[in-house]
Amino acid sequence: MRSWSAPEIPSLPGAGLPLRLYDTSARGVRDTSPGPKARMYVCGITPYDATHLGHANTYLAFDLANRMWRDAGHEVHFTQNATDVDDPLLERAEQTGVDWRELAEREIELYRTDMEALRIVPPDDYVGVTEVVGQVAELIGRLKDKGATYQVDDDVYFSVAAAPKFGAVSGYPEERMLELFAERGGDPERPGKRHPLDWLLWRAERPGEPSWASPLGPGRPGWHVECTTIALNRLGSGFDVSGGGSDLIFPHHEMGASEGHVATGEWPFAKAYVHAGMVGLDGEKMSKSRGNLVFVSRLRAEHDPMAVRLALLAHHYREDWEWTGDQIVSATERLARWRAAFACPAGPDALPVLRRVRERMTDDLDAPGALAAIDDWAARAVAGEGGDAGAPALVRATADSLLGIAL
Ligand code: 5CA
Ligand code: ZN
Repeated sequence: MRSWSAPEIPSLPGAGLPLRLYDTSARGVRDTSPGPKARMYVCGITPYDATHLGHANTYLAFDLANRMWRDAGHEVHFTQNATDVDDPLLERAEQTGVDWRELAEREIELYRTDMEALRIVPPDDYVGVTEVVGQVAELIGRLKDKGATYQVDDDVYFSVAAAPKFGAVSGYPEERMLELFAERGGDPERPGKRHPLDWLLWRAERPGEPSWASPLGPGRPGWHVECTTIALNRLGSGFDVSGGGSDLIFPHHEMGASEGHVATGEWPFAKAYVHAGMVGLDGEKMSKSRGNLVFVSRLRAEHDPMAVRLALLAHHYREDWEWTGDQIVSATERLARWRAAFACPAGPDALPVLRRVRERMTDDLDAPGALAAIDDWAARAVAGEGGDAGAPALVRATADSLLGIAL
């Protein structure tokens, strides 16, 4: 699928630092240590509604990782899916009387526009599941050959008993897994399953639902295996970061990791599993199913998109937080202060600011710490401190390159 236009990223003097990230599967902050080409897969949207601030917060987190790797001299191979056929999309299409393909296309297009406005570096591969159904069926065939699948009626399931590493990503006890599986699209109670946590790989054709011909019979992919297939085929196993919001830790990334492991015999499927916190509104996680949404498109119609980005950057990416209207006001004020400082004829030495921003950002993406470093410099520049005529341009380039705030 078409991706979106890349923002320009100014290069900065000196060397970037190695990126450290909190890896859910290691339960701690670790060096990412990628090769010359860092490989990252970030789970994309299910396009049945517009991009909300929670999505934006998650995609911003991985955009920051992308930028820090580039600053350290890596190339980045970035892949993302769009879940352009799945139950919630089909249900919404049905309710609103819109063709599901049209609904998906319209929301994906809005998402592209939102991401571009927020200066998110686009994926190199932006892949709709409907483009790769044959590849998904092929991967399920591999799992079948390993004896890891079985059928319930005409549907194909993955047998959790065939996955020796199951549980390694989330570390959750089985009770918690069962709860989350039921909440997040799973079917623990379906009769005929061997284990309640066995998950759907291939959903056989149902009347009125889209389906594709395959050696498994006509049907469509289950959710987790779509991402496993796309990540494996585009990046190869052992890629550096598998990312998404913390609601994907279980079941999505847990089950995907086991699929990758059993299909290839290689472990880990991803070297690090990295998760952004949940953005809420009025005490609840912002979600399309709850409908308590603040849309990026609505916000950026009324505010500078760079203020929207700054409002998100004010929170550490792993934090769970609540959106309130005053946050866009503070971000707009901060933007004005930075603008004034960058327009100063001179300012205090910029190199310590660059160093500090690099330090904060490579330490598990401490964006609030990076903002504080620029705030401090900006206050001093506006107060007339320092006589370095090159400093405003260098701090501006730092904010642009590493934080994606272009002024
Ligand atoms: N298509 C699947 C992933 S394969 C999916 O989860 N789609 S989604 O549209 O529901 O979410 C897209 C991304 O935004 C996911 O990474 C998800 O973890 C993240 N996300 C969803 N809601 C929130 C929220 N309230 N706060 C932060 N991130 C969120
Ligand atoms: Zn995914």
